[in-house]
Amino acid sequence: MNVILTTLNSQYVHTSLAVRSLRQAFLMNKAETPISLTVKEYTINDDWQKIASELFLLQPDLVFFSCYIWNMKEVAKIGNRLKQWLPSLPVLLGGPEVGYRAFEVLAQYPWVNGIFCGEGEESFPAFLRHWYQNQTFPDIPGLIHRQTVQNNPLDSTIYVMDMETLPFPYTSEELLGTKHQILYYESSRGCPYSCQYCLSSVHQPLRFLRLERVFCELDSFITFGVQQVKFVDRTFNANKSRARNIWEYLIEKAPHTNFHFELAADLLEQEDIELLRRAPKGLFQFEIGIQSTNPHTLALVQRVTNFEKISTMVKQLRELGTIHLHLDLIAGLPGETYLEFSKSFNDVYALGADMLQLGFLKVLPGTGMERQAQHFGIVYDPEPPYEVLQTHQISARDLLRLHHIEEVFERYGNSGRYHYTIEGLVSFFPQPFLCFETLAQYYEEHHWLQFGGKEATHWQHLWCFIVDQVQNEKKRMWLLQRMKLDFFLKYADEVFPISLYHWEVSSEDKRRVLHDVDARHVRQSSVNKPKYRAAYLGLSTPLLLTPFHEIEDYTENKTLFGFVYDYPHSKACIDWFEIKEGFLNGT
Ligand code: B12
Ligand code: SF4
Repeated sequence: MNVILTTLNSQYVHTSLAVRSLRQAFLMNKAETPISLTVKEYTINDDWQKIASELFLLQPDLVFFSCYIWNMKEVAKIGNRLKQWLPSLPVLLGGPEVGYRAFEVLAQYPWVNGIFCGEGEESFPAFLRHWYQNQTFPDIPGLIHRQTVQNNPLDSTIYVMDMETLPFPYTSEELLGTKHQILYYESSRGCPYSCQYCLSSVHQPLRFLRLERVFCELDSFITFGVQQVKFVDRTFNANKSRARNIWEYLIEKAPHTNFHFELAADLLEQEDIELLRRAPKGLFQFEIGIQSTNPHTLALVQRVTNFEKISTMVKQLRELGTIHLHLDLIAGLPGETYLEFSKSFNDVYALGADMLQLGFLKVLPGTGMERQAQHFGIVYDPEPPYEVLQTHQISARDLLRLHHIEEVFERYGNSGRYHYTIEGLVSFFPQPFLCFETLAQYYEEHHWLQFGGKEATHWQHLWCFIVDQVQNEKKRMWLLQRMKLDFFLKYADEVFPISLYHWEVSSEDKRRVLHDVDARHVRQSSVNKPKYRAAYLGLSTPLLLTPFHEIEDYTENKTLFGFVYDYPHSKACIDWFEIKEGFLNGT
């Protein structure tokens, strides 16, 4: 019997934990059945017709799709095509996009034979065993199918498991072969909170894997040198001491793998900061959902957080300088006006994380938000991803404005490529939000938002904005200097794409800076604790910052860039200068 289990990931870099976990659960419970299970993973960027053809050519007896908000449109086309080619082929679906609205899905898609609601590691193998013996649909917990009348309300059908019965989802080949993709891992399921827009608040009791087992499974990722593992635990530090144990274990191991956690910063304690202080740079990455700082909105969506505590803890994490911090905001939540959202943005921006993700409310089927949408005046797209279009508090025009802000913020803020320029630019505005709002407005007026565009064009557009906005020549040139720094840090051997500039520092100034920096370095290094040191970057050696006194291959025949940065913290670049070709001999 030829069975296919398939899904489409949102991008190539992502992998599906669900299909792996279901596969391993099946292999553990396969018994003596000669069922051959093939797992096929695609991305939503693949051509759906090619996927359908490939699945058809595998001559399946049964096909199962794992369905999410990002792939449902494609699954619908592929499933329908398969059924046109093979009318008697049973096609079944599972996953969060279908499990919470199973009856609707059955009504919407006549080609679907059945839907698994909730967790599938028990129901999937049980279904296959039964099907193999009887060729009929079994009555098993979590399955809704056309042949049986289901009187049960959906909530009692959604199947929840004991964590300990779950298999480890990965094979050794996978751990070896997916070095450049993200692997997902679960050490707990469920969430104790009840944010109304989130599916994890629906019927998901909190359960944990035994710590000894978690350690052993983490060892597998480490031994195989996996690059990045993302914990999909809903609130990783919901159990504080358990979270600490896992962090401690990983810190002791100090592996080369990077681990990502979604956590509640207001649950962190001083003890966590002290522990995390020992984590080497690059070991951890934290995603912290803030969503809004407006207490009224937070109360409406039943999200329990304490922004003051979050601020304190995030600032402390940032000071560690070793953990990549990613903060989330959601626009279009009930009760939040455009102005109030701008305050949330400013509050969160001030925390200075590495990334601030500006997302938009999705009214997910099965959530409390779906039930209350009308009450809050939320108009949303009825198709996935069910995004908010307007609410009682925020107009469609303002939400569109926020989309444009998000676009320019992704490019100029989150990319990190314009760090020093944006830092400088923001300082000329009363609030960061105003800076990005003005930039987005400028983009809108120039019809630049449609441009995917070349990188060089983005630099030119930003410079046009600066020229228009910053009237003071000195300030403008100061920003240009920062732009150059950003550019050469990123593209050390490319030509700076702005031809307009005419700023020059006098040779005298350069000599002075160079002399100062050198002298300071020599002086401070004598006590073996330099605070600042100069480094240089040859145009042909990108990001290879060599301490000034170690430069051996200095040649006056090429232009060099010198950087003064905070050392030994080596984080902030506090000054920089350019040494033009032939500078030292005065030409
Ligand atoms: C990883 C992840 C992503 C990744 C994508 C991963 C990928 N493969 O491409 C990224 C970060 C890109 C992402 C993005 C988004 N995500 Co997301 N994401 C997740 C996350 C954290 C983990 C999913 C996972 O692997 N879980 C572990 C597995 C084991 O559980 P599971 O997926 O539920 O699968 C079990 C059951 O559902 C069932 N099952 C699943 N498939 C099948 C199939 C069969 C045949 C059977 C029998 C059973 C079955 O059995 C499985 C094992 O028990 C979940 C939250 C969570 N912790 O689950 C959200 C989640 C899936 N995401 C969600 C959302 C809303 C989004 C975004 C829209 C958020 C946003 N930005 O606004 C975007 C959309 C991206 C896009 N391009 O459109 C929602 C999904 C809602 C939905 N209806 O699908 C979730 C559930 C979060 C939430 N709590 O609300 N996401
Ligand atoms: S948003 Fe986070 S904290 Fe809230 S219910 Fe979902 S997973 Fe839990």
